[in-house]
Amino acid sequence: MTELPEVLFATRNQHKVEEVRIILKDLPLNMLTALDFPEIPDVEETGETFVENALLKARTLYNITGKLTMADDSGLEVDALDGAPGIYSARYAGPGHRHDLNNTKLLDALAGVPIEQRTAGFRSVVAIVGDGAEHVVEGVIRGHITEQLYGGGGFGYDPIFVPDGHEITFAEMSSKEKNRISHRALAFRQARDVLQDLIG
Ligand code: ITT
Repeated sequence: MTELPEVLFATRNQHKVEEVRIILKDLPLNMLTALDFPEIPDVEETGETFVENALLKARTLYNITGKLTMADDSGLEVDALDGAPGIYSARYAGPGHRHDLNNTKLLDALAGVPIEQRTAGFRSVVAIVGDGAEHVVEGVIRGHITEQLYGGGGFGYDPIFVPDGHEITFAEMSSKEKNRISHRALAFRQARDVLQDLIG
């Protein structure tokens, strides 16, 4: 039996792992994650853009493991807040990465802002780094921020984001529906083509 090629997803975010396993399910590969390498410390996200941070995470784990590595840097960009929380989405309400506190802080920041000015986008930038290869792809989905939390699915800002063309938040959708339209799905569908070329 031939062994499947290995690809390392440089994340410890279990929600991202679950989503990406589904998006890449048709690729014949063995996906490892940073959770399989507990001895490797978290990569400090010192970049100033999603692209810089995605490359930083992918390059660091590739340099340590030598395995073809992909990383997702993602976040929510709210127009009325000049693109915040953006690259700081995970740590918007502090270093604890508490999704509940992040959502409360964002709803407070938008208090009194009318619905038509609550527009926002979710962005996912995926970097793929291997032997002599570096690729970056991106997915964006536009929508708006609700005035309160709706739904218990997903993670992060999902309970307050309604994608354009829909009337429910990501957290109210099935994971199948979110995975069909999300920023991460848009980015990783392009990543799938890159990976297919790289692993043959
Ligand atoms: P890794 O760096 O280990 O991948 P992380 O959660 O710290 O995990 P990021 O630095 O890319 O990842 O921060 C992404 C944050 O953006 C995430 O914690 C959420 O707050 C938000 N976010 C990104 N994608 C999201 C999604 O699909 N649904 C809800 N929130 C999302």
